[in-house]
Amino acid sequence: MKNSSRPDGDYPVWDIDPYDEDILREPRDYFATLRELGPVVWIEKYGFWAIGRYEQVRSVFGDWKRFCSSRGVGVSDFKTEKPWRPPSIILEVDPPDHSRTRNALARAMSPKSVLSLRPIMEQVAETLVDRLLDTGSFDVVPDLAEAFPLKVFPDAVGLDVNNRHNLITYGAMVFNALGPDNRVRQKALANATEVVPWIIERCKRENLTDNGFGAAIYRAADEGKLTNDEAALLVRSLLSAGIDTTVTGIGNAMLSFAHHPDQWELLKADPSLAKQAFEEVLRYESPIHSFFRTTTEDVEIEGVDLGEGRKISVGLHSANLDPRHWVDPDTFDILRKPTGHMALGVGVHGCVGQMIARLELEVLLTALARRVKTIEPDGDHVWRAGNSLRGLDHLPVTLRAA
Ligand code: OVM
Repeated sequence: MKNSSRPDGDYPVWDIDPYDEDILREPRDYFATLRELGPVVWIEKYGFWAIGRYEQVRSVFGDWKRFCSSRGVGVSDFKTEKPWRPPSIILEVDPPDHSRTRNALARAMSPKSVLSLRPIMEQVAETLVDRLLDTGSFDVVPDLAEAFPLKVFPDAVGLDVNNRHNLITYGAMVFNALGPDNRVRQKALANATEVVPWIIERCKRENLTDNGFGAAIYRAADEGKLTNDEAALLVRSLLSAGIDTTVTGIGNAMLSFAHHPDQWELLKADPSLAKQAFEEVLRYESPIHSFFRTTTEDVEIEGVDLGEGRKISVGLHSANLDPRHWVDPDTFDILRKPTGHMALGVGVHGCVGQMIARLELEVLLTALARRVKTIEPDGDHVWRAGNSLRGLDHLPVTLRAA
């Protein structure tokens, strides 16, 4: 790794591996110490900066000029290292190039087209929850967290496919590739030869239905706003970011409620709280623990000179747990209304699919709240070590019908 020698100055230097698999599985203590050490900390093992306090996380994400995405949003610097795939033309790019692709994708996923998905999502959610109540005991991760997005999201994009689990595998590749060259990354990328060609095929116009988000993206190409190659890459972005994130969000929501039955009682008593309850899940068990930015000039944070071309690990989950910003951050409280949480990012790169993600979770939590009396853990849950995502491998539960 180039440019990883320590810059001059007075700042905390921390000899820790944030990608230790135990820390990836449960990063709360790591993040608490990171926030305590200072507003910006040098991680010696990898030669990058790390920030974990709300204020700095928010301001770095709000300043794309000085903290860019075009050199990659992971550990690797695209300026000096070759990316594992052609970079995303929306995630891994800065304005002004970013603005055109972002606008095209935002228009393809307009509020109107997103909201039109509600009836079908409700139907899928109700059928799925009824089936799970018949089963009684099951593993939330495959049977609910994966099952629901794998049904509704590919349909919404316009994918007409059987091997839907490949989408989970590809998401794991994309998100784990953002980490260092550790075992987690290597295991995920070992699936590339099989899954990448399949994904590329799915992104072609002729393999998409004519009524989904995919077709809407290709219509922007027909209007001259994108090339056909760009349209294919934006469909790839939907398939990269649209599944594992919501899978993780559902799993983390179920874990939160399984461990906080008082909060489940509140939601059951008033299922219209589902929307704000999911915001609290996003804050309390954020699906993405961190993304990187790269400094484009000599920048300073709280008196520390970071230097140009330096990687910064931005702790999104950490910001959401920062006691400098939140009252009782370690309390899961669905009545809190955690406006300004960082789970979906902020600024020009703020999650473009957030309306769909929120709709999926609102619909699913509403269906559960109307039907499920209790969510009981049925054995130990298992966290998955992820280089960017914080999600579960297993969450065995027993549901009882209301
Ligand atoms: C993309 C992409 C990939 C991963 C995450 C993401 C959270 C976007 O390929 O554009 O946003």
